[in-house]
Amino acid sequence: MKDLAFKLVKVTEAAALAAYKLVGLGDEKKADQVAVDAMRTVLNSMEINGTIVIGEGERDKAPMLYIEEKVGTGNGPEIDIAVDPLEGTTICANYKQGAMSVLAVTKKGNFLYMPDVYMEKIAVGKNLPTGIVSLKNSVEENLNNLAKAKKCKVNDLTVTILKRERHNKLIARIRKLGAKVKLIDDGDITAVISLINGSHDIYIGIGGAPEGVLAATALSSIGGQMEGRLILDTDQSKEKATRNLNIYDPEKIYSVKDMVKGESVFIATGVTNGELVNGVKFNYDTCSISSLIMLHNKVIKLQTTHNLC
Ligand code: VTB
Repeated sequence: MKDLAFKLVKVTEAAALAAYKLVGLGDEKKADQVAVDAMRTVLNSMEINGTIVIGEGERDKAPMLYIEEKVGTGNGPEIDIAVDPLEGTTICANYKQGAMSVLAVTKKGNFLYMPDVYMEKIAVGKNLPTGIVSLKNSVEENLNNLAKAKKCKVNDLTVTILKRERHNKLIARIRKLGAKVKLIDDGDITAVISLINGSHDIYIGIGGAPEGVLAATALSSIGGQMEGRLILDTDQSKEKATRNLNIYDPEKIYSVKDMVKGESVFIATGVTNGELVNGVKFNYDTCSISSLIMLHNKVIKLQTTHNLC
């Protein structure tokens, strides 16, 4: 897996570089499209027998590396691939912080097939008792339990949430408890992973299900807990869930282990500067690209510099 991980970095690098060229131009769809195209081209040049099991874009009607698309030359390891060629399309279009290209890989059959619908998520960092927070509990119970486990007060907790109207009631309840609410515009993969460095205490809220599996893959390597429950509130989302998951149980709560089994690799390459990775940087005659790889309890940071002359 480690050798493969280093080879796969060129996939997210290509996507990040392609998207970077459209940073700040206000065209989310085009930025996503070029990232998808670049990712597909490099994946298809590799000696892998890959299947895309988690693609992105259907929900936004964006161009996607679609679920069940075969990638690679067909000679090489049989792997399942989850992608988010441009995580933070709006961030990229508006030249804000935290746009990145993301890819995760496991052996065939180890990812939970996830439809492109919304997912309710809850995540905390490592070294906490298993099940300390859960989607089964109220937000009040979760924050009280977490504060007890961290030997602090609820007022000391920072809760990260996507700034969306759908979260207004939840935000009001959290503020009533006295916890600090950190609102993010986009990018809940970063929000979940950054729990590990202690910059906040808990991530809660509804985001994309594909992003949920990608974040779970990172946690499966580096620790931390996460639960996800699909939001199947429309005929279209129910249809997608039955088609892709074969099980129709809207109440099912997925743990990290349900979402990804066995050994996995998570790779992110920065498009713009962010909490996890720096963005693409052009100097006079060089271009540097920053990535991180997460596997086997390790976080490997890489920077590649390409000569432009
Ligand atoms: C989140 C966030 C992504 O989608 O999953 C969010 O992590 C949820 O969807 O960066 P809405 O924007 O539709 O609320 C993204 O913002 C990517 O679209």
